[in-house]
Amino acid sequence: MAKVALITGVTGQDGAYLSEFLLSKGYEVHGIKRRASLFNTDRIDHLFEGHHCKHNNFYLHYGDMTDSMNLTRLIADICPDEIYNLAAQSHVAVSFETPEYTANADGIGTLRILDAVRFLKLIDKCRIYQASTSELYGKVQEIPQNEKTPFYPRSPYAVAKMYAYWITVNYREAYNVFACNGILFNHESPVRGETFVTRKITRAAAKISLNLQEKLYLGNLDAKRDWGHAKDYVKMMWMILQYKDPEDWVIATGQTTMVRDFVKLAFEYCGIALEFVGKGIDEKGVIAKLDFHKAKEHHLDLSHLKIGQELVCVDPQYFRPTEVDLLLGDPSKAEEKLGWNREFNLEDLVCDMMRSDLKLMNKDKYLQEGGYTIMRYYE
Ligand code: NAP
Ligand code: G4F
Repeated sequence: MAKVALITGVTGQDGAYLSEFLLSKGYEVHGIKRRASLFNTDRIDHLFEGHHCKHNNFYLHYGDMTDSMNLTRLIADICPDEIYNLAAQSHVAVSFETPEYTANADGIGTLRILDAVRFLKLIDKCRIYQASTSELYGKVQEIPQNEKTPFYPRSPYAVAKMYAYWITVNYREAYNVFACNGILFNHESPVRGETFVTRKITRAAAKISLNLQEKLYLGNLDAKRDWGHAKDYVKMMWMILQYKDPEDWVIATGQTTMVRDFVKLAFEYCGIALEFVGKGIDEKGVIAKLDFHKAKEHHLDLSHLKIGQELVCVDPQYFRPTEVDLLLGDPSKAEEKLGWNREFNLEDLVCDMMRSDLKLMNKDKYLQEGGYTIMRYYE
């Protein structure tokens, strides 16, 4: 009998990679998606063969983390062996704008899942993965951060996730639910949401190289993040639920990088060497060197760019009321007990994202040259 998994947040970055991974392991996968006024299944389109395909092992259900009745009914119907609770309003900056909704979906939403499993008497059958986050460390109390590092959340998102973390621990201790927190550090990919900083950068580097955009506006260039590849991280979600005991785990690379340096790596891929001049809100990323050979490798013509041209500027609208300056994870526990090792390092991640965004933006350029309107998607 195939194991049955239920994934909340199936249309998101991690939901898509995890679905692909679990299907490859022979699971029957059920995903909860929100109703949207446009299709929102781009990331899982290649997995879903439609309701009429008999060999389909992938099922989608409408649902929402703010609707207890819906979640309880779905869990009762699906009766999953494993639940991966990935759904969340996951944007830190947006959580300052929508704090109550973020608390409801990210915090109380987790309680709804845990309590549905208890109420339906599925505790002995069902294991639960909770998508916890390195944002819990916020104003970090030690460097690097491990499972024992005290939390100091710095945003409504992180505070909501802190409730979710502790309610997961509480249901484990109070009711013996096999419920685990994966404290995952930032993980990115070609299907990362376009408003997270890495994807914003790789999309802009591709568009600027193709003469589809003039400048990239960013916020805090000094922030440091421990960036890994989402493909590596979803495998760990599964490993966490296969471990003999329910525990909490830090999943990270153990390397931290400044936003500014990620920008340099992305542009370098296209043959554009940037140097940063000035300070604070007057800091600019300007072209120091153009490598036409490298550009040619990626079929890029950089003749529209000039040495000294400003490509990156700071816009204070992207600053956050309270910032997380530095995240650096210590994944020793996962390395020792779960055998955590990674396929992608930072350079591989940047290459994977740049390759994909250049392909995407080349398509846009082709459409534009053919006289079609292309979306600009500014935020
Ligand atoms: P993501 O791309 O933003 O995906 C979030 C998913 O949640 C989407 O499918 C979204 O649906 C869904 N969702 C949002 N609100 C919902 C609601 N009220 N009801 C039902 N579904 C809802 O996030 P991700 O990067 O894949 O991250 C997955 C999880 O891991 C999140 O919980 C995130 O907070 C956490 N996390 C992420 C990272 C990271 O670096 N990526 C690190 C640590 C923890 P739509 O597609 O309709 O918007
Ligand atoms: O890419 P970000 O928006 O990710 P952030 O805030 O670290 O959160 C992500 O990782 C968390 C894990 O640690 C997840 F829990 C969470 O769900 C999400 O996936 O911002 C990264 C850094 C920040 O310091 C931000 O201030 O980049 C800085 N930044 C600078 N300019 C920017 C920008 N961030 C965004 N989104 N946009 C900018 O223009």
